[in-house]
Amino acid sequence: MPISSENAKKARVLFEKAKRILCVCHRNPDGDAVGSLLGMGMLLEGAYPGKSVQFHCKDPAPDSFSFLPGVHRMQGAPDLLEGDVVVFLDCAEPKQTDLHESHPQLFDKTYLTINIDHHPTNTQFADLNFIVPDAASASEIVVECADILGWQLDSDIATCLLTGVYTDTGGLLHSNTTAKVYRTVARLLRAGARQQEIVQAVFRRATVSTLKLWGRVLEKITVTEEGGAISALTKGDFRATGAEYSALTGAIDYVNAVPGMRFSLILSERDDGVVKGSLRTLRDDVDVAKMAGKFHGGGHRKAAGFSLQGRLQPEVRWKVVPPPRDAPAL
Ligand SMILES: [Mn+2]
Repeated sequence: MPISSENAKKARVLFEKAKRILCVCHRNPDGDAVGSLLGMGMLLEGAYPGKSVQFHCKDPAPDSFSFLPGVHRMQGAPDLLEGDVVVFLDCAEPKQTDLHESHPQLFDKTYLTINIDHHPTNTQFADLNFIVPDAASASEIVVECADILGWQLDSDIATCLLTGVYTDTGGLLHSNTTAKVYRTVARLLRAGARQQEIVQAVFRRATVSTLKLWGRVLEKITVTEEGGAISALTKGDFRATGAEYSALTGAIDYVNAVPGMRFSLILSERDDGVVKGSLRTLRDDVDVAKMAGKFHGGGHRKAAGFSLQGRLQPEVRWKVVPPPRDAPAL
């Protein structure tokens, strides 16, 4: 359901009733997960002074987001008490929090829950579901929510939320960059978002190990007969470059730049015997969410992903071609 004023009222009642509030985003957080989590958490603190707000993510935020106010508050196991209200951000389904096994009570109606997300595959697992598939980011929905409820945006909050808007639109370059996105950006800049701080920390900064990893991604691109530009990274590539998995973020846009392709794919081996796939397309007639679905993944039409158990094995195909007809005889 989108955010009608009726649903916003329900959310207000829920927050007023809450003893404490826990905000949770998906594991391996990206800019939108971190930005919407911190932005929402700080908005709630402003709107309900005196109520304790916890910020939780299973994994720490990548280094590039360490400039965000409040980012150090994201660690630690969730501590739950009766009467707490839980807000999920940018999570399409419970397992993305990686709390579904350790804290099943978050998903069995023990607590009142709100789900703020923009993934069309969202399973609506909360009591109140603010799912807006047309929104480019969860952060965009948080801004809408704040404005409907009359919550105050300050410069720190706006900086967190603008980070989410920027990262989920690839710096306002992806096809999900709607007029609404630009209005949201204007709204956040007016509220004091520190735009240059975000640009420099997130888009104009890459460590040597990240650049070396990207070098491997680019070097290993192959083009398939089905029109896919594909690259693959083994554990050895991560080891040799010293790069973290999160360093891969953004590399797919270069693979996706090969002209005439139907889709692009980066496969990467992870520590836990998992191979992750990241899919993109620039075409309207290709749905990479559907492709990812075949491997139990999901996402958006133009950007999706999946995880499989296993490891990567290179496949080399050789064929013998006859010499050109006018070649001189040996
Ligand atoms: Mn998102």
